Amino acid sequence: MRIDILTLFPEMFESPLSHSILARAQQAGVVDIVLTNIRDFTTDSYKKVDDKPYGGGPGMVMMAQPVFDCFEHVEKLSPQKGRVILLTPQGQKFNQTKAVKLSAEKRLILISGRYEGFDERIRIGLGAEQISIGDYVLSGGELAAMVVVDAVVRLLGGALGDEDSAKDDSFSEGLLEYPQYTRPEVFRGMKVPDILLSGDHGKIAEWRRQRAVERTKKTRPDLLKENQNTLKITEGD
Ligand code: 6GU
Repeated sequence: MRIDILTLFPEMFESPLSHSILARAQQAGVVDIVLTNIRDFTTDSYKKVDDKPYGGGPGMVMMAQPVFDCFEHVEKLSPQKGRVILLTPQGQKFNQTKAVKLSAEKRLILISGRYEGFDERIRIGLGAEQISIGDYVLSGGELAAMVVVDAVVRLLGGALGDEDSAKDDSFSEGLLEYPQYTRPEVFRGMKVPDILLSGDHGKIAEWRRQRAVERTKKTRPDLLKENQNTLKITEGD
């Protein structure tokens, strides 16, 4: 997969992209992530990328011209057509289902905005979909773009060390993950549940599912409602 990121702050991406799974996936050639600075496509000597909103109001709006010129430059860097995504709090909420869908694409072109938002003609002209990562306001789309990149890239074949671990993730089945334990068996008086030491894989799987359902009921009942049809949760679960 190729991911292009258009941003005013490419340096913000350096650390997350150079550690752990994201670094390994790039080294292994699973993903090619290319950062392009929108400010390099300004045409005036002040390198202006934002301006006051028509109609008045607070804040500044990202201008169409630098974003369009940057996009047209980036688009030509690869023959593959990309799915174009604007990171904005006005977008559809990102979730695991969306991450799985995006992970099937050959190319993503992510555009991070700062300021109060994008000139609407950017969304219209570039045929972009809009994604938000949740119901809170960030000072820019950069962190949101990193969240999307991380969630998508770890799903790509060969990105994770242990091929199985993405299938068991929280949300992948509509449930939060069951409680996990590792050595030692007793830590500060707290013991690992006996069943996990029993070696009975059937009982362990059943226990894990029960704990996952219990946890989800308690902290994220909204997930259970969303997934009622696919989960086949029975009374007593
Ligand atoms: Cl994508 N951008 C900003 N600025 N704030 C957000 C967001 C995006 N998603 C949630 N909050």
